[in-house]
Amino acid sequence: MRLVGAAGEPVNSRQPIIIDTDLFSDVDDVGALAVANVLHSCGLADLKGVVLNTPSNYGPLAASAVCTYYGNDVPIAAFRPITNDTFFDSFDYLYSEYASKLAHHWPRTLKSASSTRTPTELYRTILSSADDKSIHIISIGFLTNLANLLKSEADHISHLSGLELASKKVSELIIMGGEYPSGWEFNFGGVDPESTAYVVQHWPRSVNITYSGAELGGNISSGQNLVQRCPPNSPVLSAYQWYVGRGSTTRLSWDPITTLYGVLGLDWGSKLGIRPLLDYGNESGYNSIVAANGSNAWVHDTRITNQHWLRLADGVSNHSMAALLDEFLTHDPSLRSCLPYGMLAENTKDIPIFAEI
Ligand SMILES: [Ca+2]
Repeated sequence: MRLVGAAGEPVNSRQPIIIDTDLFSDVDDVGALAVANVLHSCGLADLKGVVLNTPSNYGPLAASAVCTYYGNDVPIAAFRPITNDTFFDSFDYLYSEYASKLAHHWPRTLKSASSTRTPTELYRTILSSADDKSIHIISIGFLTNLANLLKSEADHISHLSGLELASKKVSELIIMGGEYPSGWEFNFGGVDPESTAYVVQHWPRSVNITYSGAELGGNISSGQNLVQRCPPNSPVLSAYQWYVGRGSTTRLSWDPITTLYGVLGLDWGSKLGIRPLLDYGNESGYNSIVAANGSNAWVHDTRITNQHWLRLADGVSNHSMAALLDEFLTHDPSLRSCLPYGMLAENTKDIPIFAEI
C-alpha cells in the first residue's frame, strides 16, 4: 500500500471539516470522531470544529475527551440550553451510557460545556474565516443547528447571513439521514423533523449535498476486535464496550462511513492509496421530505445534479468497509503518523478491493 506521509507532513491538501454530532446516545458518533481525528492527524483532514446537536453537557465533554486522546485541541460548541441528561435506553433496554464516563475519566482540553460558543456562533466563526468553497460540513445527528445556521442573520461575527455563508464558504454538506431512495430514519424524523425539512428545502442549490442513508451504515457492523487491537486507554474502546455491552464491541456504522466520505469524497486513490469503497447511488434528482414525520423520498429530476446519496461501490462487501473502519477505530495515536497501511494490507489481504491503485 502507498505510504501517506508522517504526522505534520501533509501530502495532500487537508480537507477542512466541521462535524455536527449528537454524540450522547449511540456510540457510532465516537467512531466518527475517531475517523475524523485520525484523518486530521494524518494530514488529510482539518477538523475545524465539533458542534453538538443534543443538549447534555456530557456530549461536548466526551467529544473533547476523544479529540484530546488523539492529541487534537478542537473547538467544540455545546447545544443550548445545556442539561445534565444521561442516556437511558428506553427503546431497546439494551444499550448503555458512555458519555458521562468519558467526560469524567479521560483527559480533555474542554473544561465545561457552558464555556463554549453556541453552535451557530461556532459555525459562523469558522465559516467567516474560511476560504471560499472550502468547508465540508458533516452532519451525523439532528439538523437543528444547520437550520439555525441557515436562518441566522448578519452579526458581529460576519456581515453575511447564514445562508450567504453556506453558499460562499461550504463546498459540500454531507448528511447522515434519511433512507434511499425513500423511507424513514431517526436523524431526520426522530427529534426535529421541522429542521430537517428546512435544511433539505433551503440548502443552496449551488452547494453539493451528499446523503448517507440508514440502509448504508445499517448493514455494516464495525468494531469487532477493539479489545484485541485498541490501546487499553482508548476512549473509543471503552465507549463501544459500555454502549454495546454483553461482551461485544460491534456496532453499526452509519456515522463513521459518513465521516470517511465527508473527508475523502470519492477520491481515495490519491489520499489512501486504495480504490474508493463508496459510490453515488444516483446521477441526478433531489431529496424531498414527504411527511411531517421527516420521511423522505428521492425525486427524479435530470436538471438537478448537486445532490447524491451514497452506496457501496460495485463489488465492495460490507466486510471490506468494516475492515477499513476498524483500522481507524483501532489506530494508536501515540504513533502520531498515518494509518499503518502495511498493516491495513495485511489485515485485509484477502479482500481484492484493497488492491493498490
Ligand atoms: Ca449520530
